[in-house]
Amino acid sequence: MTENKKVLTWLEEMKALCKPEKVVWIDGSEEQLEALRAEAVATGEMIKLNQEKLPGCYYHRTAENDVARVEDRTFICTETKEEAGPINNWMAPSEMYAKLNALYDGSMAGRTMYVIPYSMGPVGSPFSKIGIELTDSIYVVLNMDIMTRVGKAVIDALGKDGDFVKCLHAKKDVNPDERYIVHFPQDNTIMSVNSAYGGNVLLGKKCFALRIASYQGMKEGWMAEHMLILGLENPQGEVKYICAAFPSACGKTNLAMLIPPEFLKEKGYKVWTVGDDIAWLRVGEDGRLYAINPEAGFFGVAPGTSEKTNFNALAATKKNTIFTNVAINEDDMTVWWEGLDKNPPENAIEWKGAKVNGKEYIAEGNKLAHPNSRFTAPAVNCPCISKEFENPQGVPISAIVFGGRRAKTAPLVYQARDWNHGVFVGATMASETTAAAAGAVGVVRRDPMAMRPFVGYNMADYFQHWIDMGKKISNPPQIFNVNWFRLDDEGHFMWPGFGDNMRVLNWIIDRCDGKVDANETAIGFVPNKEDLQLEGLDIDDATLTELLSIDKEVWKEEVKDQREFFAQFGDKLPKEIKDEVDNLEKKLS
Ligand code: OXD
Ligand code: MN
Repeated sequence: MTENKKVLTWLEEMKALCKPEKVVWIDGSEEQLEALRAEAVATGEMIKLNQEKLPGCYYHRTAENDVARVEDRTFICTETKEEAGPINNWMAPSEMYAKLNALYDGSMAGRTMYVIPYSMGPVGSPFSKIGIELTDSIYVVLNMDIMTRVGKAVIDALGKDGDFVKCLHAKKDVNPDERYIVHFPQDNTIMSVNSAYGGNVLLGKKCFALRIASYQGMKEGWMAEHMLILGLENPQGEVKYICAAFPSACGKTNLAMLIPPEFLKEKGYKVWTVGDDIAWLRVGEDGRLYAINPEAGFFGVAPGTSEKTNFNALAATKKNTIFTNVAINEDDMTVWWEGLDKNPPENAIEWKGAKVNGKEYIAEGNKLAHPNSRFTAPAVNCPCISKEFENPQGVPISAIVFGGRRAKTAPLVYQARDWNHGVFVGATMASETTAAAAGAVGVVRRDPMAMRPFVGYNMADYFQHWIDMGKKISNPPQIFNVNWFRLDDEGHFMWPGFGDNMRVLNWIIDRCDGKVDANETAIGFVPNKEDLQLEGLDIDDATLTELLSIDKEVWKEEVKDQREFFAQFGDKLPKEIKDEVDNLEKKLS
């Protein structure tokens, strides 16, 4: 397949280590993929779903102990601990390589090693980067084919001496005690063992496109971010692009595929999806920031996805999709999950594989689908996919939006005063735990830029990189913070969310265009009520006032918590960030 000596040498080494029975290069042809699907069905690794109702769709079930990303088993192995920083798990590379080599030794005996050449970003785009994943799992091959650009064209783009990220995955016996998801940013290497769950094994996604890429971006002067990218089209047909970062499970995919409320739709407003999870950003010749989505598919959480909550995501799953750990309706071999509709199948197979009466099973307090069950759907299936999705130059970004789940602190929306203040707003991002997760409710978890689990180096250096990037962007995007999750005193959400979030996005674009004034507060610019499009919205004036209000006492507590969080970075915390905390405290007093 290739004459690239770096690829061939590494492949020989990995073959000698894992000792597979055979090695198969993935060329990306439909013929080869179809043969692999048939093989996976024959061995029981995948189940073929109803091909009339769900053409090209398959089902996969992971081990019960292997259903989510494992942050406590995820490592950043830089030469020094300081380079990895206080937030990442770290081990010295030599020690970790020794540990891993013992685990991989002979791990593919009697099995096939698949060689997947893949591109993050359109093949040949100046934004794009190439990886090669070696895996012994057909499920991984088929998911990578949806999530990235795979095959011969990538090898051609790599050429005789191009560089690539080395990715090794061995499923082994999915032993959680010996599960490791390890990154060596200084060696462009990722090693994953003893898992078969998406986020741990589709190494192009979180491992490469965020952890390794964030390190590459810091070295090379660009940014890899945990952000959706959407295009907002106004009635004149102009499209403005927004990137937005939210912690996991705050509705990124829903916002990326938002359907505007009726009155805005009638006027001609539309939303186009460029990406739902990851953005790679570079400064363009015109001094603006440009973004691509390095992925080619959506690896979305299934539960809660319905025609009402996300029509476009659901539509994207109707063909050529792989479902993982959802429930099966045995009557017609289709899929079901909590929140899809109100009709759980009677003849159901729950996610662990037991045949149950779905209605009774749920009534007994069980879940048919795992809460983190997923669909892997090609982006091209999405009815609102942007026509710029494949643009190798990316799209120009007008606004960056940060957000989290805050019951009382953050108003519905506010705008940062300038780039460095915006970096501070991102760096102080946080979300409060909900009743849905284990542990105490209302605990604040600091999640800077939604990158806490995904920065491949010291987070203090990451903040510095953001500050440094600001100096290179002569025409920077405006930075905002949103909070869709503010609660009233009875614990009810004050803002309807979903499609109505478009009203906030329109204000954001109006601010970028200098069309509306705002109210300057201690934390930034908050909307004047009359500048929000509220037509058709059932919200009273008092609620709106509350949604846009800032409680100084609550914010003084917030500053204390911010300082506590920043303290762990010691002297490494950029002066600009420290100045912003001091400034906020002064403005609040
Ligand atoms: C994801 C996550 O799966 O952020 O996208 O956890
Ligand atoms: Mn994510």
